[in-house]
Amino acid sequence: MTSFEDDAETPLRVEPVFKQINDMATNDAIFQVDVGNVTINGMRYLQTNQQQRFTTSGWYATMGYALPAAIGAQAEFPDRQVWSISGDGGFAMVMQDILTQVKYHMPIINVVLTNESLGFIEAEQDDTKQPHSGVDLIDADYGAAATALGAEGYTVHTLDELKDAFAKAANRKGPVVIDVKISDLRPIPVEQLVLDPKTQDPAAVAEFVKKYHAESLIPLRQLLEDAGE
Ligand SMILES: Cc1ncc(C[n+]2csc(CCOP(=O)(O)OP(=O)(O)O)c2C)c(N)n1
Ligand SMILES: [Mg+2]
Repeated sequence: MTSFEDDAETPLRVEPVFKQINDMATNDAIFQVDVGNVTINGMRYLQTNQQQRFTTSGWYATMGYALPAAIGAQAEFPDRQVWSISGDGGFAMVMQDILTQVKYHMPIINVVLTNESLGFIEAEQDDTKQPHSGVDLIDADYGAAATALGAEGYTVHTLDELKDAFAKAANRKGPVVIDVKISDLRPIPVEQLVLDPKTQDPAAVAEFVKKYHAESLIPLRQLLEDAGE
């Protein structure tokens, strides 16, 4: 297992990115989260409280949702801290609207999680035993692109750079874009977990547990049996 605290590790895992977001989030922050693996990670790792708000495009699953949703939230709640958190695919679809954030001096914090992949679809192709097709994305310097559009842009590869960019974003006057180069590690699936050697192939269970460091997860059957069902 890779360490979360290795300052030189690159590409970064996604967990330290959400730690930075949680550490910086204000008590009534609004998180607008895009569609993809980023949704799974947002659901798992954002530690939201009752005053904060979290939205995503849950029903239609519209990629490119987070950035315009953040604009809407910041327009409606100018005094609240607003985040747009998206994957590189979703961000690339709507990034021209950074111009809108610049035009209206909106201090939105846009986090781009660049894994050079349409990660969620790559995982679907794995699950359905298809070869990867059309899911690889080329890398781009989204921090520099944001700077060119008039925002404050950062592109980070390491934990040190990540902490530095977040510290600078705290003093922002207008929109900030933090492009974080992350690994393309798949989040633990949200579909069927392969955890139960009684009902699933024990070798597959062992492989799944190892891959996702899932040693502490209890199979649903076990939970129900323990509860006396
Ligand atoms: C407008 C639109 N097009 C396509 C899809 C299908 N789709 C769902 S997730 C996804 C990939 C998302 O990639 P990225 O934004 O890079 O996020 P990641 O999964 O890598 O975190 C795609 C293509 C969609 N939901 N919405
Ligand atoms: Mg991606």
